[in-house]
Amino acid sequence: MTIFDKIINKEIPAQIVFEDEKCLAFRDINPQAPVHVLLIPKRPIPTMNDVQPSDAELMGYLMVKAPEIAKQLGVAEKGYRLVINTNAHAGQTVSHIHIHIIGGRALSWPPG
Ligand code: DGP
Repeated sequence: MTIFDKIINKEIPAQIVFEDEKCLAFRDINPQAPVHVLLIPKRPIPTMNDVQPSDAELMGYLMVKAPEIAKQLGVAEKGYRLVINTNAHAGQTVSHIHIHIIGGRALSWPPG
């Protein structure tokens, strides 16, 4: 159980930008850009290392939804970044897979 389960269950508030039966997208509490949304599966997979072949349909679904949400948020044309941090070296702080959708300004590359 993580804080994201509480957001899914509406036990704590979040600024939700998209929701359906499989996933939820809400604004990051600590935005790194004008648009910073987290897209999560409602099924709580802890990290990318835990993804199984049986999760392929769900993971593909998220990859279809991410650009739809980017379009909805108005960042698709100029561009945005999708990030999935995994474990300590990447700075993952919540053990429930989340895709960061970041845009609304030019982003530097490579990451630090
Ligand atoms: P990561 O470092 O990839 O594990 O990103 C976790 C993100 O989750 C981080 O950018 C901040 C965000 N976050 C943590 N707790 C909350 C919360 O309670 N509400 C919202 N909206 N975002 C949260």
